[in-house]
Amino acid sequence: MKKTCSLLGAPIQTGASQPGCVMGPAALRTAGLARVLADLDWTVTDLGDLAIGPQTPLPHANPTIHDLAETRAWITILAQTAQEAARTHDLPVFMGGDHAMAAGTVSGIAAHAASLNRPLFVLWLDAHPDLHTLDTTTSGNLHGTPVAYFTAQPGFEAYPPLKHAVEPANICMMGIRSVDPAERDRISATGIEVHDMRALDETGVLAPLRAFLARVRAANGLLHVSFDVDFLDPAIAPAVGTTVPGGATFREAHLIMEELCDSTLVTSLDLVELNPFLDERGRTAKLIRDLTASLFGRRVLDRMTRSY
Ligand code: HAR
Ligand code: MN
Ligand code: MN
Ligand code: MN
Repeated sequence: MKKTCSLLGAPIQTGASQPGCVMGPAALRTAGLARVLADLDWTVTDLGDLAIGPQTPLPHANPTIHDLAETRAWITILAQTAQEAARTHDLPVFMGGDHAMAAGTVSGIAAHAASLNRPLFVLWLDAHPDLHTLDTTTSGNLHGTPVAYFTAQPGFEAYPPLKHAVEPANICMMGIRSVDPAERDRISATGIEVHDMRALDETGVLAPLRAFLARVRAANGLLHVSFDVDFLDPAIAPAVGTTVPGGATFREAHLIMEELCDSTLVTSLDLVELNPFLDERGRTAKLIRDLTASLFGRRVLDRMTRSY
């Protein structure tokens, strides 16, 4: 039996400061993501794009916050749809859209994991930890909040009630290189495992990734990968609103995806923050397509894979 994956577009951009992520799903389709995965012998179903209706503004005590009602509506519909997609497909792919969408996808997948009585693990590939609460964000850009939300930090009364939280101990972050003071405090308070770029320079990506995957396997966990385009170095991935120098290289990123593929542990994937308005002749969209292909089994040569 072929394995099944679904593609779901989430053209949300209300969590970001500049427009353009609304075109992310269209750019990934234009780059041929569905065909590439089908050629790797997956059964691919494109579920189309989600949409929200008009919203009544939702005020908040933190005046920097913008588009709270729209972002909240996206989180609600994404949580429901992600849970359903995980129930019906081996590997649902959520095409963003800005990273605020992970508040919805990860909380929906957490509900799915709870229904199976299995723990959910999250691999967070990003320049940023996205650990703000609604009270600590100073930019008001809600794509900086999803991890604080789905780990059940206080200060999210204005978001949909969280039914199933992710354990901070089940999260591994890689690529981090831009952290605000409140986020730094929250990293120490929660104990989330963070491999910043300095650490990856020292250890490489493989050793910490294999250690994390061993924990997922030992716990019989589900594994959600949340891939923010700004994880990559802006020299190879310019199509993102929040570029930070010193990101992951082409080979570091592919090696992570190849190792994730070999592990067979990944059960859901976000592709977020692609802003095609900032791209150069589609190169970032094509890179994200190819990295996804590595996760779905593309390889140059047949080779022995690790035995676990
Ligand atoms: N920490 C900063 C803020 O809250 C930047 C957040 C940027 N987030 C993303 N996703 N681009 O990782 O504004
Ligand atoms: Mn992010
Ligand atoms: Mn980021
Ligand atoms: Mn509050």
